[in-house]
Amino acid sequence: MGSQSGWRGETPSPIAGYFADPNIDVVDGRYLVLATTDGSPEWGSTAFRAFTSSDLRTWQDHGEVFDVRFAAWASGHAWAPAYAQANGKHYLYFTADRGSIGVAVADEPTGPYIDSGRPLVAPGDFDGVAIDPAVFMDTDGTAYLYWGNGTAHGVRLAPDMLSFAPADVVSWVPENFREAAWVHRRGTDYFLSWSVDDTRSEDYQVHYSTGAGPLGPWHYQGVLLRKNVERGILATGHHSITAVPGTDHWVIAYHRFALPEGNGYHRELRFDRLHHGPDGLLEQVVPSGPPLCLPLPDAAPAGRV
Ligand code: FUB
Repeated sequence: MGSQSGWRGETPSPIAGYFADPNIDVVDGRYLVLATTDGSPEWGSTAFRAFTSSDLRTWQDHGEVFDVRFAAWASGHAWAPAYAQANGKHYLYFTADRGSIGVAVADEPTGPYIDSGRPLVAPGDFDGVAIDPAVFMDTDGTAYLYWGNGTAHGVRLAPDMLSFAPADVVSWVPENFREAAWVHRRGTDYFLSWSVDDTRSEDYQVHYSTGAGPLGPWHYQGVLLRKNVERGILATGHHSITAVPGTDHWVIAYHRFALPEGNGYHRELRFDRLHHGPDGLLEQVVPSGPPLCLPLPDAAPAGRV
């Protein structure tokens, strides 16, 4: 592994180990994070892990919640899990085989998840590479799926959460877009954020746009999150964003090169505050300082979600 000569005692990740591509949500009174298991060459892991917390500081590891080899059509490279809740079920959208997207279903947010039986997006269905799904649930209960590397795609999911109309897919290329599109909403404002550069580069970073709807049109606003060389924090990207329910407190989850000697295959998770400024735009995130502690108001007892 490479060394990070700038490391100056930055505090460790609250989730020990190599993980990446965190998807954060608040589910049944707990923070829920689904993540890629990292630490193998070329991101060769086959399974996703789930973690829950009531405060972002102390986490319960629920182990592997889905292995893509359980899907008859997939064989490995389990990347970038995304989560949604609907129809009394829990849905895990995932990348497999470096360029397909599938969806698995569970009765509990921490699984076990069962594959739906076929890829939701197969190689060649749309421009670019079919990786990095994300789901945005609008306030009216309509779910949108986003994905893509090189080209971003967005579409309204059908009520079954397992399909969409291909003719409805909107495709575009945000500024310097690489991958990991994410949409959140505050009031009537929509925000699209995405990762720029390569996850193996110390300059991997997050940019964002604002929009009037879940599928745009989008107006580029600039950098949201980038490395902090002073603290030795590098390659900050593939993020997700959630609010503490009933508040205007926002959290951004992302990965970075693990400290002190990580790289693009040895990444770790981190959480920071996300602030919407008085003008409604996002303030650039400053990574990272002391570990973030943001208790949920009505956290469920430890051990259950
Ligand atoms: O974790 C594997 C890949 O690395 C993801 O699909 C990309 O977004 C990048 O984080």
